[in-house]
Amino acid sequence: MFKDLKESIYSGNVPRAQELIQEYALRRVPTKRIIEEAIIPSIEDVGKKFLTDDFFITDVLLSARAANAALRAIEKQDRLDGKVMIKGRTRVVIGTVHGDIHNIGKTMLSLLLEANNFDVIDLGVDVTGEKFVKSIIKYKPDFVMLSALLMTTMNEMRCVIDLIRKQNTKEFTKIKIMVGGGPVTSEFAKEIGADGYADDAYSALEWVKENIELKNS
Ligand code: B12
Repeated sequence: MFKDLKESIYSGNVPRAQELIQEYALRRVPTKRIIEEAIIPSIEDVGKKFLTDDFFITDVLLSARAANAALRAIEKQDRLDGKVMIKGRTRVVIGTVHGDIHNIGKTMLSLLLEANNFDVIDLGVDVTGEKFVKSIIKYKPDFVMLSALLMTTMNEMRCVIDLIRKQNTKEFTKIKIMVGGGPVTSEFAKEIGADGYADDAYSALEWVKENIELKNS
């Protein structure tokens, strides 16, 4: 049923992608289905087309822009419908680490957390360790989430975690840090001292919920 949306992502057609999200909202198509059955598979296909030389990097960029536009339109629509409660009790700071500009998976996770009443501060992409630390001081989050899609930027997660753990004040010691993104594994997460890891946004949400329950019990 999502043929049109997939086409709009492949061709990088931002207005069409946004229009389709509005149409789905009118038909009450669940957000989860749009993301899981259209947006993620389209971006995966784009990745395959890039590997087989059917897509150039500019095509990938245009598709990523349309996928992001669709995600933003979903966010806007959810807010209009009043589905998103802006201030949740649990606060999350999230960002893609320094050197990495991939944002689709991270944005999906942000939206999913927001849709589940978390208070999310999305720092964007190419976020330095210092910026994470400043944001922790400013927003006092319960969870910090780091995303990386490149083998080369995975190690930046280790640096960010070391920097956070080096701060000795109370707001830093109680924080739980979760990592994720394409090349990240649970072994790597343990090795760099992260508290949690998940390989998709829905498992990440489950992990956060479990860890809030543990904290409150
Ligand atoms: C789109 C894309 C781009 C776009 C990004 C646009 C954007 N706004 O995001 C552009 C064109 C800019 C790009 C650039 C590059 N890319 Co690129 N890109 C991709 C592509 C095709 C899709 C990534 C994506 O969005 N996937 C969909 C999302 C939904 O998946 P995801 O990010 O993995 O997120 C899910 C989970 O991982 C998890 N998750 C994500 N973050 C987090 C965080 C936490 C805390 C948790 C718990 C979970 C979690 O939840 C998400 C949802 O379930 C992949 C190939 C692929 N099939 O993955 C290559 C890929 C990631 N890119 C790659 C490369 C090499 C590059 C470049 C270096 C290319 C170049 N030579 O310039 C540059 C790097 C630029 C930079 N400095 O970051 C490689 C990485 C190889 C590696 N492992 O190191 C890949 C794998 C392609 C390949 N097979 O070679 N890329």
